[in-house]
Amino acid sequence: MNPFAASLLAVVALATSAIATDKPNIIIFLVDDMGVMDTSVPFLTDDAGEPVVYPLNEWYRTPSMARLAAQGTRFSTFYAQSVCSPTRATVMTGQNATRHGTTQWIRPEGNNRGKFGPEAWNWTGLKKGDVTLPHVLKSAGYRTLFLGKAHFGPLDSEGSDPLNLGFDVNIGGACWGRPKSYYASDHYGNHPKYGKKVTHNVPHLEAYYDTDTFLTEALTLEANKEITQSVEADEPFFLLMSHYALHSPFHSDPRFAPNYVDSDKSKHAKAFATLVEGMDKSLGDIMDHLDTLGVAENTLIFFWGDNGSDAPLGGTHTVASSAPLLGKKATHYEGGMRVPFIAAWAKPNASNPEQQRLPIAQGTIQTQLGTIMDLYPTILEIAGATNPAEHIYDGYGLSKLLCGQSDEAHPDVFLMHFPHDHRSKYFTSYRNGDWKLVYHYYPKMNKQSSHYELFNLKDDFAESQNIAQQNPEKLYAMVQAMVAQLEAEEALYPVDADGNELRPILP
Ligand SMILES: [Ca+2]
Repeated sequence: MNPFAASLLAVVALATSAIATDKPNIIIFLVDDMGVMDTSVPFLTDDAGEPVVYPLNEWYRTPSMARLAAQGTRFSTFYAQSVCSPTRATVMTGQNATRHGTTQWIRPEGNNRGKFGPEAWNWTGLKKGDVTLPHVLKSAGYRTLFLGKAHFGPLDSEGSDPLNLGFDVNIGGACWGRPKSYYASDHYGNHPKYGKKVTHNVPHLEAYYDTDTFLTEALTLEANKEITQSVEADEPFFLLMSHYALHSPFHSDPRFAPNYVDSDKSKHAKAFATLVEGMDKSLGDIMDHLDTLGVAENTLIFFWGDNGSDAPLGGTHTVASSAPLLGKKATHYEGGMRVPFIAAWAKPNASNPEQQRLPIAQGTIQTQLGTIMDLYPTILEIAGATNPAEHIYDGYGLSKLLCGQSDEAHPDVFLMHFPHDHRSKYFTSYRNGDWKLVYHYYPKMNKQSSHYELFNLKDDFAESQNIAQQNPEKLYAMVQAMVAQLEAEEALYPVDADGNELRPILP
């Protein structure tokens, strides 16, 4: 090698190592179907911003989440979409569901529009070439790792494979929104006993077949291997640790079942609690592994759930699964869209230069609201990555809120648009400050139908009193603001039996 080339190589090596040390590792720990109450960590607060422990917090066991929460900041009010695919596309793009157009969960086998859903909704999900968080981070020098449930596109689509969407590694991700089985004895849904037309089979985990390794554990072991590989290669990594847990089927995790035998709750409720505890162990195992490898101080963890709780604990539109909140996954109430969110360094150290750039407050609760759209700009900023100029996103950076401050530039607004039929049908919910509007679209009106529900969440967080009639001016202003945001985000609307768009009507 000539001397010039050698010195050039040395410069490149120096530059590469400088980049590596400037970039923190980033983990999104995304738990499927985990609502804000599915944990022993209290997220809801009283009027003074102090955490309140409710009975569900006493039922679940999540010590690793408590450890993470003690090291960082959690939000009392963090919003996701009410079902899987809309949130997952938002994680990847930073766009609200109205804008990316995947407003309903993707049915792998075909269009899940429903009878009156918009024709043009994006049922095929993400595509090759879309601007995604892993693509952008990869451009900024990250190794990008995907583990677990993907559900970014239907069967045989480009989006069904995370490798087409900017990830260097995919273990476990496919078009399926749930596993057929959490058990290694069932080969996680790949066992020959299921026949030829197998669905919901989790790929890539052959090494664990016929062991006693629960799906959550297998994914954790694989994640830790990939983390090791990145650290050994001295590459910063972005890991989307996307657990299939806590989604149904509610298969009991035998490691934790003894903790719940004495309860009089249902078999499914107990199994759900074991899924929660297995997920929590995964978080702790990954934190421990980062510490063992000596990279915990340089690793940022964002923990959150992808939609409201699906805990099998009672009626869908009652105060049960998410008590004291009303409703659960796929409803228009708070229980459908409030999720746990914690941000923390995996090992806090005030003298670490990367942590000095984002000194996340420890053991605190942020009561200003945040949304899943906010992760995209927040992560880009800390990673030193640049959003492509043509890409519109809808979130606002969370840095000030994570550091324990209030942020007047961050709007107290969340728009969730669901022009489809699920547990709740054809609605838009719009949170603005203390107020929440729910607008209902009716393909067929009847005498009892009302378009409007209005709640003041400060006075009534359980949404027990619809006060639309008593507050006509506030109702009008809220509908007007909701319509403006729907239009700005190019929303598609449900249709009536003749195919006419059902746009919101001002009161
Ligand atoms: Ca989900």
